[in-house]
Amino acid sequence: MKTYQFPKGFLWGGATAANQIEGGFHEGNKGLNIADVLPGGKEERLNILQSPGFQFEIDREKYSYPNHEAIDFYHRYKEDIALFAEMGFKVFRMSIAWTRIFPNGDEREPNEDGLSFYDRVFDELQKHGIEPVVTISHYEMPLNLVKEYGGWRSREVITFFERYVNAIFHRFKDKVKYWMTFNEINSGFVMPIQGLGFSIQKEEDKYQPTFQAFHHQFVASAIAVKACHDIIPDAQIGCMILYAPVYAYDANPENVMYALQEERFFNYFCADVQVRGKYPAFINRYFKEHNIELDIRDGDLELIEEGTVDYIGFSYYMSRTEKKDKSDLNTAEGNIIGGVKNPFLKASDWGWEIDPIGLRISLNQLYDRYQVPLFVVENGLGAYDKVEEDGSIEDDYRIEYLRDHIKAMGEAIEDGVDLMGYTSWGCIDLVSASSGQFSKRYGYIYVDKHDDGSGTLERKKKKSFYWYQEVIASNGEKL
Ligand code: BGP
Repeated sequence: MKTYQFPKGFLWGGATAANQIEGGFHEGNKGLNIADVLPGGKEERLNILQSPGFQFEIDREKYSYPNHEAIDFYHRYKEDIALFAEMGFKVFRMSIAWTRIFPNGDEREPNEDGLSFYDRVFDELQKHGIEPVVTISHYEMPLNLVKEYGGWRSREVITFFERYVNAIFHRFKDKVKYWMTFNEINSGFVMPIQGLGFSIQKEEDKYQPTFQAFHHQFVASAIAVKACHDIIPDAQIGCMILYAPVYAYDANPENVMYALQEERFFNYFCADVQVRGKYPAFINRYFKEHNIELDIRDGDLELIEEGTVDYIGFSYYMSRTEKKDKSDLNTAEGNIIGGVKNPFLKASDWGWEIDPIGLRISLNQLYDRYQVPLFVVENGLGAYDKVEEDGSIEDDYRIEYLRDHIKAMGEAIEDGVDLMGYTSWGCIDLVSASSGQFSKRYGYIYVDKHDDGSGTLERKKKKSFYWYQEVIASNGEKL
């Protein structure tokens, strides 16, 4: 029996990122960013994301580049926003491409073409009564900062980021009231190219530069939070983490301890710094034991303490199951964050284990630990869709996935969790971040675009479009 109720004013909507929808990669004086040099194709992209030594070059002989055109939101945003409005979206999560505002990242003055593009998008959203939720940096670091400065390893990048956030806060202060700093900041551990803007050269050298880069992002995040509060006092700014609760494979205390360590390291480290304003004790121990010495300058720690976020935005797709000695078990396939197969769970076509109860667990764990409002800013099922002869798309599997996860959120609200809203991922089909595919579809809106680059880009409403419309209209009552 259902006992929960979604609060009045719950922020229902959908989520995207600039590099995965916009296209127009050379238009409006935009500079190249990391996503522009990542190839299409599951094997091709995953190989690059997970093996050291990537050179950040475009090689058209060898690869295709789906992010260059993506789904052409750059030219079709009016049509797309009208469809979001038809579904009843209260909010739309999107990101600003840093390279539209500062094409090389290190200029002194912002690029007016880029600013005015987002002005038009925000105005269009406002026209339809949809509030933007904006990620400031979503796997879109300017390529010039990657190549010339070494990405977030460089302290100088903090200054460039500060310039960028000041430019967008001043320009959009009347139009955007929900912000987030770095998308899935903790993903830097597993995908440093997208998260931290550099490619690890040798596996053994991984940790020192990774933690140094994180430190620079924490300082940059604190600067952004303070600037946001000064410039837009009625705005809220959150962090954004990738959250996948870690289960112990069995009750062996060795495995329980191992799972706890993984949980703290991956799920909590960044949020501890951004929400609580200081480095947690477990990480200080890790630094000591692994001879990691960070370059922390005077004032950094004070800044981090002053610049704590207002809420936690997080993505939830799956849980993760861990065992200290994994040699006798299969690893969870397709799941970039690791772990072993959980015998109780089914997986998506891409091997991501489906676990709605895990979302209720995550919400409770996060709220127990931090006691700040939470916002599920990504969740969804990447699946193959089939267009029937009559043009319909019967994505019941997606509806089932979303329904179960929304129910889990309802239960968590009843448990006492302060949940602001839900923006399911890829509300319109887009380019996959980890596999560079169009065929990994998340949308309520189908886009006629395929892995081989063909397609008319025509938009079609899937069955889930009408279902989500009712969910929103009934504030989560009709599932
Ligand atoms: C998150 C990213 C998104 C997104 C999503 C789905 O990690 O923040 O950018 O794409 O996951 O992942 P994928 O696109 O790899 O299916």
